[in-house]
Parts: sequence; C-alpha cells; structure tokens
Amino acid sequence: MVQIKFNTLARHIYEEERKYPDATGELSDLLHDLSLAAKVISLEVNKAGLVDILGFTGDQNVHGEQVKKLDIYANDMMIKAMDHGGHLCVMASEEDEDIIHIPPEFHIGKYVLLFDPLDGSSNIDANVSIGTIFSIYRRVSPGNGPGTMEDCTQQGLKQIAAGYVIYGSSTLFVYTAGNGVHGFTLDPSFGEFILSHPSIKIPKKSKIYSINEGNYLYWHSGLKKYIKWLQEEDKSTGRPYSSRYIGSMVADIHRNLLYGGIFMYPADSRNPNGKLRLMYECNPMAFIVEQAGGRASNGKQRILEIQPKSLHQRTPIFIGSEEDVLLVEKFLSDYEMIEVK
Ligand code: P6P
Repeated sequence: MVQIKFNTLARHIYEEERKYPDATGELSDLLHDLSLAAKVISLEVNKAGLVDILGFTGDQNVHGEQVKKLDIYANDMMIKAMDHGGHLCVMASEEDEDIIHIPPEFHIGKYVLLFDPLDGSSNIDANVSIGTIFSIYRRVSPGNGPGTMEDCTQQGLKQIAAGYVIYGSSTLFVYTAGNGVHGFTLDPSFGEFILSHPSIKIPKKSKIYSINEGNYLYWHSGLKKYIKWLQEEDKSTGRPYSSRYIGSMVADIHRNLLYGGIFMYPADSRNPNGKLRLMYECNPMAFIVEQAGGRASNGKQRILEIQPKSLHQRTPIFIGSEEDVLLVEKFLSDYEMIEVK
C-alpha cells in the first residue's frame, strides 16, 4: 500500500506553482477560489434531501431543459465565488446563453473560466453522483478590457487547467494544470480537500464500457458492431466487457479514470452531433483523461483539436482507456462526421 503524504489541495497547488519560476500565482488563486465554490456547492448537494431545494423551478435553461433548483444554486455560487477574484476577464456557463462579464467594479484579469455548474443534474432527486466541470484558458483577445466570445471558444488544446468536482459518497476535487492529474477528497470535519489520488493514470486497456444502449437503433452500423464485439466471449481480449452507465458524465468518467473504461456519447440519427457540450464538458474531460494517459476523440478527431464554432456546440465523444478508444475509432473508420454548423 503506497503511503500518500498528507497534503492539502491548497498546499499542492502552491507546490506545483513553485515549479514554474515565472508563475504569478494567479492560476493558484483561481484554483483555490474554485475549491471554495466546490465546498459550498457540496454542502447544498449533500443536504438537498433535507432542504426543500429539490424539484423543478419550473424554469428552463438555455437548452430548453427543465432546470433543478440546485442547478441554479450551483451556477450562482460559481459566478459569485469567481467574479471578484481579479483573475478572470470573462466566464461562460452551460446555464447561460451568453458569456458572463466581470462586474465593472472588479479588476479584470487574464484568465477565462468555462464551467458546467452541475452536470448530471437530472439525477439529483435519485441521489446519484453529480458533478461540476471547469476549464481554464488564457485570454486571447487584445487589451485588458472585458473578455469576449473569442476568449470562450478556443481549441481545447489551449486549456491551461481543467477539473471536476464529483459530489458522491464523498466530494472529490480532481484537476490537471498540465502536469498530471491529482484528486483530493473533502474532509468535511475541517473543510479541507486532502490529497487522496496523486498522479492518476488510466489503464491503457479496460473491461468496462459506458454508453446509453437505449439509443442502439439510432447508432452508426460501425458502433453497433463494436458494442456487439465487446459482448462476445474471448478471454484473450478480456471479453465480454462489463457495461457500466450511471447517466452522469462526471461519475462515469471518474470511475473509468480509476478502473479503466471507455465512455461513449456518440452522434446518432436523431442527434447528428451527439448530446454533450464541447467547451465545458468534453474539452475539460478530454484534457484530464489525456493527462492521465488516456485518449478522447469524436470518433475521427482528437477532441482537443476540434476548432469550436459556437459556445454551446455539441460533439460526439469517445473517451477513456487509450487502446479501447483507438479500437472504436477503427470500427467507425467509414463513419462520415456531420459538419457542426
Ligand atoms: P442520457 C446528464 O444529463 C448528461 O448531460 C451527462 O452527465 C450524461 O453523461 C448524459 O447527459 C446522459 O445522457 O441521454 O444517456 O440520459
């Protein structure tokens, strides 16, 4: 059993910062502010069953989806926690159609924050693990004024940090700043995130696949063949694989990150670009999984290389253990990607 040195998220972030002589400490402050937002959201998520915060608000988000009260709370908390730190020039959220400007009374910084405040929220009432996903870029628009949509629609390759918080049996903060993937478990007794998963590495090959098989009829023929191949018996390739699908992207990918696995949300005949969002779901998860030694593509192209066309655009995603993603790409070799408008 490897002895993990006792370390807090705050100390880990600053230790990482000191490895870069020209670091200004701004990214460290950003990550620290995000961990604060995570603690506050975790508090509400973990008592949601007690407080009358469950149930629909009756409102709809920008995608016409019913919004749960916790979605709004998490979104508001992220914005309130992040808008005055002086490190951001602009933010964007799954819950807001347009970009979110920094209030004029606060200092404008050089970073950009994109986030899905509460991914998997349709599972809230069932007490299934849900999560916050975040992605950090440097601004590319000129000057020191408010950030722009151009700042919020950069290629995933340009991310300088990304992470997620999973609110489950415990609250875990997992992040990468380009130097490996590290996980921290919240100790609620004294409100600190403690290093619990140093340098996470995803197994190169797995025995787990995650996909909503209810959409089987609408899949490309190559994907149907791949899933049937996974279900055949062949001990030499570890088949049949186990099917594990929670319906909460953060929870499914987190399990696969630790145990190995491939998570798939493909395009299909009803949804030509899939369901999941490129900028604040797929790009950050792709950065994390690649940093852990895995692979993430849309079936044809590396997720991080996709040139975004719009803030809320969707993309098919195949993400996880490298050998598994490479193999599904082979089954999809004759699949024609639908151009994102
Ligand atoms: P489906 C949750 O609503 C979510 O955005 C992701 O967290 C999850 O992976 C996916 O949608 C589940 O979608 O269509 O399988 O219910």
